[in-house]
Order: sequence, then structure tokens, then C-alpha cells
Amino acid sequence: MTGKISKVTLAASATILSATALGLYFGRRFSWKQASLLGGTPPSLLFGCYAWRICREPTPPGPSGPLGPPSRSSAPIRVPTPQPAIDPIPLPSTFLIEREDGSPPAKILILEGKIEEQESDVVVNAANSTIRGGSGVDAAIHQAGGMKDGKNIIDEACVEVLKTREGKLLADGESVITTAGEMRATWCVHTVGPHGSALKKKKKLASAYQTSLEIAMAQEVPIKEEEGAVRKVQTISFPLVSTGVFGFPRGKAALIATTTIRDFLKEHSQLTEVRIVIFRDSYFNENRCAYAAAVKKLELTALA
Ligand code: AR6
Repeated sequence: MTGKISKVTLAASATILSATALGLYFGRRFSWKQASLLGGTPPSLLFGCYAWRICREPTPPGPSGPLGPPSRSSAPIRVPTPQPAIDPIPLPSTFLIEREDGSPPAKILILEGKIEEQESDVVVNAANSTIRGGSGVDAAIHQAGGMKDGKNIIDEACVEVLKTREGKLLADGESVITTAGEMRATWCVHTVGPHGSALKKKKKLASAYQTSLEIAMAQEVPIKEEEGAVRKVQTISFPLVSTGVFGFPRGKAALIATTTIRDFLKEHSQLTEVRIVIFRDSYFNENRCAYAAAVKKLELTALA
């Protein structure tokens, strides 16, 4: 009797095990609902499909995670982006950049915020070649620039710039400057970063930062305390150009941005502070890690 029971138990266990193994295998292809519709599917097959899904699907992200909500559909499962092995940069972080001419050091300030709210002399817009607006930073800047006589102030200024260029669109890496309208800044640089990340594109991204800094430096801003007096531009804020709609890899973009800004500040004592503004969106932590890696690679030391 006992022998009979153990044979039955053994056979049942073997069936359950093999059905579960099949479930794990077919779980790649079927949702458990689909599996349940397959006629005569044993519960262990359902269990196998379900177990496969639970093990393979990414954990639901927190508010700033890069992936959308988990799916129980039969769509291909997205593998989560590997987390960089570096802690996110604390925000704000300030780095001093020594000058080649021995004048007082400049600051690179990496902070959380919105580009359109920065109180620097110049803010930079991540624009496209038409400079006639778009989404992301471009939309935020056009909106914050305000309206005059029913027209968008920044857009009108961009139209004027295009007229002076006889309508010629901007090339990747090129920058132009307009008023900042009602923003706290006085000037707004519109720069066009590249799409993608090939070697040529890296140079274009560096050029977007370089030409923004050059064009900004040539401008003057009013001195608040002295009526009618002006001084040269000293401070400028950047978003993470090309890392949104244009899809440039953020790790590479952060290193290019920080290197270009650092090298420029070493040589140009007119500029006292450059801000890198990290926006709190779904890539917030990834961007912070990208900048942590960049400042580490460049051996910049944060002020305590
Ligand atoms: N302040 C600071 N950073 C921001 C803000 C903000 N208000 N909003 C978004 N970001 P994107 P791109 C970050 O797409 O990749 C437009 O349609 C965002 O998290 O604005 O250079 C233009 O018209 C991302 O990391 O610029 C062009 O067609 C970064 O800003 C195209 O997008 C850049 O994202 C330019 O694409």
C-alpha cells in the first residue's frame, strides 16, 4: 500500500515538475491568461507561465524610474537599463575651475531645477535647426519668455534672427542668441545639439556648448544697481542638450558637456559661473549618475 502511494506521489511530482518546466519555457511566449485558454492546461503550466513572468519582468519603477508600469501582456519584456555603478551626484554640487591666467577660479554648479527659472545672465535652449519651438526645454523656454501683443516674445525674436540669416536653418552644433523675454535671464542662446552618438556627433555636441559660451560672452547685461550701466555676461545656465528628444546617450553627453565647459572656463576669466541644470523627470537619477561619472573622470573636486 505504502509502495503504491509513493509510486503515485512520485508520478504526480514528476508530472507537476515537467509541466512547470514546460510552463517556464512557454511563459516566454504566452501570458498566463493565454495559457489558461489552451485546452486542458494543467494548473502547474499556469503556475510556470506566471512564475516566469514574475521572475523576468522589471520591478515597477519609483517615481523617477526609467521604465513604464510593468506589463502582463505577451509583448516582449523590456530589460531594465543596467544601473551605473556610481552614486548619483549630490545636488547642488559646486566645482572650482582654476584659470590659466591665474585670475580667481570659476564655478561649475550642477543643480536640480528648471532652465527657464535660472537667475543667470544667459540661459541656453536645446533647440532644433528651425529655432521655431518644439517640446521639452524648447517649449518651457518659449512659454516662460512670455507674450507681447498676442505674440510669443521668444518666437518673434527667433523669426528676426532667421531674417538676418535669410532663412538659413541652423546646423548641428550652431547657436544663435535672442532676448530671454520675461525670464529672469537677460539673454537666451538657442543651440542645436546632434541626434545620435557617432564620433562626428560628439564633436557637434561639444560645438553646441562651445558656440553657446562664445556667443553668450559677447553680450552685455544691465547692472541692477546702476541705472543705464552695463557689464559683460558672466553667468550662463545649460540644460542637458541633446539628451531628450535627440536621444544622445546621457553618460557621453555629460562628459562632453563638463569637459567643454571646464576647458572654456580655464581660458575665459570673464565667465564666473556656469550652471548645469538637471531637471526632475524620469531620467533624473540616471542624469545624476552620468554627471557623477563625468566629474570623477575629470577629477573635479566638489566644494564641501
Ligand atoms: N529645464 C531643464 N531641463 C529640462 C527641462 C527644463 N524645463 N525640460 C526638459 N529638460 P530636450 P534635445 C531636460 O528634448 O534632446 C525639442 O523639441 C530633459 O530631461 O528638451 O536637445 C527641440 O525643439 C533632457 O535631459 O532637448 C528639438 O527639436 C534635456 O532637458 C529637440 O527637442 C534635453 O531634452 C531637442 O532635443
